[in-house]
Amino acid sequence: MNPLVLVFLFLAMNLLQTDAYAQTAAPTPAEAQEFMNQAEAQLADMSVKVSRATWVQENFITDDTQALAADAIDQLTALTTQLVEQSKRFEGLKLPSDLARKFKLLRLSLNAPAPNDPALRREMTQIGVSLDGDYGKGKYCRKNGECLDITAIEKIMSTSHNPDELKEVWQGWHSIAPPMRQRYSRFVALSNQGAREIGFKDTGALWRSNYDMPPDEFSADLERLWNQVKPLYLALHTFVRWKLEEKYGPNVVPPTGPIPAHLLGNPWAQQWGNIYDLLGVKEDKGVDVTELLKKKNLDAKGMVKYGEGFFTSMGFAPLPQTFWERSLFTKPADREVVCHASAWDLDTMDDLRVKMCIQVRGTDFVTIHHELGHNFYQRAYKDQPFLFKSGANDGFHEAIGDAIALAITPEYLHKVGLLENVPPASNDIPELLKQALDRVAFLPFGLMIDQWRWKVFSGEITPANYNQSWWNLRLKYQGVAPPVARSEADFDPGAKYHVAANVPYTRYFLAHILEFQFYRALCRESGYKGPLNRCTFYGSKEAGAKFNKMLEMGQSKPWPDALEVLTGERQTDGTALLEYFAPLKQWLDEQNKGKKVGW
Ligand code: X8Z
Ligand code: ZN
Repeated sequence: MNPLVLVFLFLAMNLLQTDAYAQTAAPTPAEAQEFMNQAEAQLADMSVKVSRATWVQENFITDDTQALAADAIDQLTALTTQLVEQSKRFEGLKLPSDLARKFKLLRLSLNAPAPNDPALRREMTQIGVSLDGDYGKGKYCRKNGECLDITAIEKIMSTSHNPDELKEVWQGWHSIAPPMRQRYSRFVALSNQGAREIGFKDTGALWRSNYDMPPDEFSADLERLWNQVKPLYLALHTFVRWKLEEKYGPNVVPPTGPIPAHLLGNPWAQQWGNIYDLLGVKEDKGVDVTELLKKKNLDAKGMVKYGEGFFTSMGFAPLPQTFWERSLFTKPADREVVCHASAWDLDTMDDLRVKMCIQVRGTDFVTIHHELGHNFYQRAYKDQPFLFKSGANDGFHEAIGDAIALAITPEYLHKVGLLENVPPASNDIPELLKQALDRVAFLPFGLMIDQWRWKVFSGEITPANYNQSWWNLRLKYQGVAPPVARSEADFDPGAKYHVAANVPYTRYFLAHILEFQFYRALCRESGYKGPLNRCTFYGSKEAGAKFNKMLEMGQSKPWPDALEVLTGERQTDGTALLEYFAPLKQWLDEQNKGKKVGW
């Protein structure tokens, strides 16, 4: 016999044997472990490539960088899809809990699951990248030819008190989104197909499955949390509507209706801190952080140094030198970038960076602490295996820096030399009101975005009523209304970064509850005893050590375990937030006497 034929026969028999073996032999836990080891190694490698490609794309938006980023995302999506498919072989096998958790997380790891068909997958990733790029490049050009990007729009909306100008700019920003509409609906259809192929009802159901409890239980939990904090939101809404009516008149602000969305100091009416000065609250001597930063002549980097200083005071190691060399701190003049702030961990180890177009103002000071919270979390869990390198849940990741930012009290500002005199306790109400305008006003916004998206993914909301249903939810949860008539020619959801970029949003609602739980626990750990709103744990190594215990766990255990390590509690719970704002709630209720609550 021809030796070549012999070789062929031998190979064929061998193949037949392995094939038969694969079909009949039950897989063992050892094989599952081996599979997972390889999967994690491949995913780690590929995800670093995606990080590098998207870092460049978001720092330098061009057709080429978009194509390169889409390529990388496409490969990671393909790899993940393939691994999920292969992992089905181990379904039903009794595995050690860590390993079983990794299989579960693998299946949940894509925010945008894609169809197995390479052409469809590619179409989806390209749409995804193009929407992100469109948002980053978004501009509104005024009649005089001046073009405003989101940084300029935010600046006007936070400082102008001219309702006509606010309306013009609000409308202008929302005009960036209609071109996204068709691509968005195609993206939804393709991602849903991908979700179904890996066993979920739709992409929204996949997102809701990421919380260590059945997805329906998670939805119910959100409802419980919202009901806990809703009376406080309503009190704030009532007060703000009344003061805005005094400022702009009842023709602009209906005394018993929803607040027009262009008057709240922010393009999305999501945080209202910028209109504090319109509320006519008397202060003994208020703290204006923007003013303090300017007085110190701080630049963007200088502000970030203060943020780092808070973490190091608690015992965390300083950020690596490369953080300062590779981050983007200010908006470059000569190229298109995604200015929406983000924190990065390029090599999943030490290559930490932020990307932000920092302006010297109080809200950016808070955002800096928010972003650094991501970076310090990333570094704390860097020694976990790849699939555990993440927040206990995504709400935890968003809440770390916010909990630190809550501790930017007047006393803290004084300690670090930014503020000369700490105001007396009589100033607590104005300070609490400032905090509430950002953190309480945000709650219904944080909730409604995914209430909309979950329904979009499930098909309950269709492209024919994208915009109307968006405003129905804005009205229901936030009590705000558009300043001009809207129609289905508009696509107002697309004017919000996280919709255009397909980033789940419920995480921020959770974070706005969790951050107070973290804050309360850190205050206790530092030995603080007074009223919650005056606590800072700056310099407390005890608080830092306890915080780190939770952070270094990453996503290795169900989130209630992580929460328990820091707080002793196993439930997300609004009582810490309510305790913090209790003096303000009492004050608002007195002010609001006789006023209609709600809309
Ligand atoms: O997107 C962010 C961060 C980056 S993770 C700046 N935030 C949400 C938003 O801006 O819409 C923080 C608060 C809510
Ligand atoms: Zn964040």
